[in-house]
Amino acid sequence: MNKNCQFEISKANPELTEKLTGELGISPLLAKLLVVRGFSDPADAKLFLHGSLNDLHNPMDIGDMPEAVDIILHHINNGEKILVHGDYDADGVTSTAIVLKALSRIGAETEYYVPDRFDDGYGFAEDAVKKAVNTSVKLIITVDCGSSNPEIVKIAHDAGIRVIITDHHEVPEREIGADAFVNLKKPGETYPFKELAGAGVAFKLIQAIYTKLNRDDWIDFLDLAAVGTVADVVPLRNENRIIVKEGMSLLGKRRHVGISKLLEITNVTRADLTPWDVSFIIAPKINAAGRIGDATRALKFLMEEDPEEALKQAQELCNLNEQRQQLENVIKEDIENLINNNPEMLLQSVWVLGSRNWHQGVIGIAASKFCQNFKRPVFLISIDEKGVGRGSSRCSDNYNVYEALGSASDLLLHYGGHKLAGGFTMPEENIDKLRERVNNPDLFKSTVSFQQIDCELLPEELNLSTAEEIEDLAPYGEGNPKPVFITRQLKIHSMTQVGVRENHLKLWISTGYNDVKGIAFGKGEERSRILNNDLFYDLVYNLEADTWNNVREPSLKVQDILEPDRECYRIISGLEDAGICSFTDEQNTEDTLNWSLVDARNIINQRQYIKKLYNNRKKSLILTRNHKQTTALMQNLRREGVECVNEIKDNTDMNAVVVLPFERAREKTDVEEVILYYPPYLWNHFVPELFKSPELKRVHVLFNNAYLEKEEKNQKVLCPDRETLLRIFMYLQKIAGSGEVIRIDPAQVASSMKNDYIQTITVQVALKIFSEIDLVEIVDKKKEISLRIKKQERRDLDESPTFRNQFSRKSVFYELKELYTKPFLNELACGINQILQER
Ligand SMILES: [Mn+2]
Repeated sequence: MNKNCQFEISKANPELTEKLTGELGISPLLAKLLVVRGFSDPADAKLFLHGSLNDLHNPMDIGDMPEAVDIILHHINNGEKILVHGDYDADGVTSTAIVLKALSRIGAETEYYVPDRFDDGYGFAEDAVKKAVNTSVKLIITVDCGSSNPEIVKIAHDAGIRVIITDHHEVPEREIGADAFVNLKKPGETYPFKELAGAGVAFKLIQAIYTKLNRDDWIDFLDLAAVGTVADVVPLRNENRIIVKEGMSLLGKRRHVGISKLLEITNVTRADLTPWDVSFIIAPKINAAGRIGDATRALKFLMEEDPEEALKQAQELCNLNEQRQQLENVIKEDIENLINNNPEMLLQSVWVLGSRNWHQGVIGIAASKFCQNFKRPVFLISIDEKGVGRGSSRCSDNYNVYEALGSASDLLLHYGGHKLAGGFTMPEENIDKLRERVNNPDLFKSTVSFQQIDCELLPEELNLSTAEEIEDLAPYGEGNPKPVFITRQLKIHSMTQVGVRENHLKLWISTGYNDVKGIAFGKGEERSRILNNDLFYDLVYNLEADTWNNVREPSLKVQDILEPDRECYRIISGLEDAGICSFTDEQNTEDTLNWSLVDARNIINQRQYIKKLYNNRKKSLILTRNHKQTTALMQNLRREGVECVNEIKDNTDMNAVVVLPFERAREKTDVEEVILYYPPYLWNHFVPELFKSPELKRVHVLFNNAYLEKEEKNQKVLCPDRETLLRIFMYLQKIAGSGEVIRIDPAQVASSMKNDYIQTITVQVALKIFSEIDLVEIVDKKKEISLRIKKQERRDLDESPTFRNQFSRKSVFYELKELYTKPFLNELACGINQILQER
């Protein structure tokens, strides 16, 4: 990943962060992450962090729930059969299983109907009513569907069957006409949370019925509710989060017979299961049944109580899932061949592809994978022998497939869906026209999507306690992603390729405070380009606490090892010496300056870098903090064979590197290269004669965080803040009493105050400030100073010119520091450019 792009570090409102930190007693980091996730109310944040079953809302508060409960109990009491109508995906099947199991447990006689993806299509199926009639059912309960099928409700009513619809899909305008309609998206619904999955709604129904019966074993169904909730990718917030947290713990205890067997077959032995396990291990197997076979197989599997039978069924689902993968591979290979034979396909901004060889049950999942991998909207169509195409479309948030299908509605027989996903049927002969229609640039939004980084962690924060601190945010999933961090200038002290195909990279990282391990999945091949002996690296990662051999340790799941600035890489890797030409022409700082910036902040050995530049015999100037640093640097450079001077005379060797402190930068302005060895900390360090010189080609930012920290300390020592001044004044007052002349030695005062930021110079500055605002009278000023504390009145520090002056120096430094710590080169370049424009 190139350093210049695609990332954006979230900004958390500091007042909100402080509020959450204080009111919840949590760490500032955790508070910051919550703020970044949109929490502003401490009560909401508390519920998010520590919500438990007691925090579930009252199910009877859902519209029509009391009616639904009464109707169901009435039918059970009358011994009348109830049919549960589900849906064929993982959410629908788990919803069905929850209601069936829970009703049987309280003595209901039940039937079920799971619609077939191919015969029935989506929604409340008419055949279900026929089945109800044939089996003398008097009540149908739908789960995860039914909101848009009033005509089927009517048919049921005509047959003397009552209907309760429970669903979570959008509600169309037409009245549903059911005996009870439980859907949180209903207009006028006042329930506090509206994003339950179908399984969540089914679970609330059971919670309501059981609570009415004074039972509390509704909690037994949390595992299935959690599977449906995760599989349906609803946001894991509020009740969903509680359901999933509790459900994961039940699943971890292997309470569900079938799912335990499934985990056994797939070699998942860990107890702490996460939504990841549901999304990638459990749900695909449940979904496979509905995609290529019969979803009732998944339902039977979820209902099975006999371990041996459950094992067989779990195996069967795994086999179906393998078949599903093979069917997907057919599509994958077909499309890859198409691309190889028609490379111009890669230029099309939207793909519309159809085939008679593609299985209808897997086009949706295939479309979403192609959309992800090829970064464009994808429409895939499976055509049957009669020439009818059934299509599925997916896109990311820079396009709208629902709008696209709408703009082509005259070519389609039927369509539905939302912004990111759609389904449709169409005649085969319209495919080319559809392709033309949806390749319309107007359907694209011009938004560039950045990967959001939650926050920057300093190297010293990269440890086990930070990893544990953020664990309260788990479980992660939809609507609650794992926090992503960036840490700059980390030393990778070794690395090795791991994995069967050596495709992962294991890293041993030293933060300067401790050592941590990291793993970069899929980045094995990057090993050869990482110059870890020459460069520090900026890493983008998730931080986790792992247990290895009973030892808890922090572990970095590295998402990106940011590439160094290419020009810096060229210099340090010797490509410049070899005459490989520069990349700097490509750099697009606004063209007001003719030099380019080289980001060498991550260089480990600064002198070695200078030596490389020196070897190329460029006219260079190194800028340092002061005379002392100049002398020391020159000594060290000479030792390494770099000729350098800090006086410019007529007979000076043209090739010698000139080393000067900032204040003398004006003495040598005709150079090609400026090397910022120390961070400029005042505006006037950016000398216009030098930085606007037409001869200047490159400016190397060579100082790293260590020098920034050093300067920050200098600033604190030289520019004492209000608290430090108060502390010094109180100290003086204590030894002086009032009115008497005392003699003090600033060095002694400093050392007895035992504070890193109070040095001799700090005391001297403080005395100057105090005398300017008339707090003390300096009687005599030698090595020891005689002074008298004056009569007390409230004084304003801002009246002291020295204080104002020092204060503004310090703010300049902090402004510059913010600029210097921007992770990305283009921001740094723009900032420096702007400073020069203003000078
Ligand atoms: Mn659903």
